[in-house]
Amino acid sequence: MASIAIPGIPTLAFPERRDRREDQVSSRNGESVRATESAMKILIVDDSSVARKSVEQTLFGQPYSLIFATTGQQAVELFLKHRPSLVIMDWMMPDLNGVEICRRMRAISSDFYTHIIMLTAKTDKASVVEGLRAGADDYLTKPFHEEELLARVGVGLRTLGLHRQIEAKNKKLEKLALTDGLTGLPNRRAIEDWGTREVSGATRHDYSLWVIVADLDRFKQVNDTFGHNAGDEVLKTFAKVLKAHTRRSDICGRHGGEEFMMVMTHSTAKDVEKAMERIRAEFETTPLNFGGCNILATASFGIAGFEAGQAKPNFSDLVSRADAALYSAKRAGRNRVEIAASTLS
Ligand code: GH3
Ligand code: MG
Ligand code: MG
Repeated sequence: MASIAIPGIPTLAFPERRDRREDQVSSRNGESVRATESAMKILIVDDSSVARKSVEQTLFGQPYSLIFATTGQQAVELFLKHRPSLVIMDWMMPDLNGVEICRRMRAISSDFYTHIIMLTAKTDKASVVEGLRAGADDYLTKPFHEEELLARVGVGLRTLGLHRQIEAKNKKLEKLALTDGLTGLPNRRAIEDWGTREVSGATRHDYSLWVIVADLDRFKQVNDTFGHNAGDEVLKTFAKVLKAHTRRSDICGRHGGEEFMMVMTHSTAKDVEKAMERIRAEFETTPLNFGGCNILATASFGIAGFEAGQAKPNFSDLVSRADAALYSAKRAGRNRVEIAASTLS
């Protein structure tokens, strides 16, 4: 066993470093990381190498990746870079104090939560209150009790686990709120959000953008003849065809009922027309076998948009124009692609 002495603190004893499994160690600009890839990251902030070591020794053998910072500035940088699950932080540092570091960490971590434990020689209640108010989750005084630190790290990680679960559930709910249940495509809200953002992008950076509205032809007859379930399968088939022909950078979704919508960028009117013509032809010739019957359906398409260099109407104007083009396609006999007249001028 090796022992180290910290002024004013009872002697700490811990196993020799060479007893330990060698962790990956990297060192750059004073930053040192003892890390295994998937382990929870803990950032240890202390200007005293002895204090850093005593925390390291306490956490030795635990499944955590340890990152060390020796100044406040470095702590904030490493926090941003590694997004640790937990921070164990000294209060008195040469540049920034713990309260200031805590505030900065909280200010930059709006999209992830980190449990912060203040570990300091300051024992007065006013300091405890100040530290917790600045954003620390827990407060321990030096000299610390090794088992207590471990237990408090455990509490922190337990709380964090709950945070992560809630975050994951929220993400799932967000995704569900933007997805059409039947086809799995983005729903109306998702396309409108995407389309509105893309129109802003196209206006700022001057690229082309197209809105396409597609509507299944005489779909009521499909339902009436083959039943609603068969109708649902036809909708899914159309969704698959659309998806197969949509580039990763574009979006296609279900706008509602038997109406779908696409937003395409960086294409010419001619190319968009050709792409829609391909989708139309493929859907027309893709039979759906349902209950022994082959169902063939068709769709009509309306396109509106702008080329680079042209005036940029807002998204809802484009949708109205694409709708008008769709109704021209319906009037002209269905199973057709029509492009809004204003687009061609
Ligand atoms: P048009 O060519 O003019 O578009 O004729 P249409 O029959 O397709 O249009 P209409 O608006 O008269 O009928 C749309 C039908 O789509 C009626 C509605 O029951 C059906 N529909 C809407 N949503 C769904 C759905 O989720 N599943 C099924 N099976 N049918 C749906
Ligand atoms: Mg229809
Ligand atoms: Mg309709």
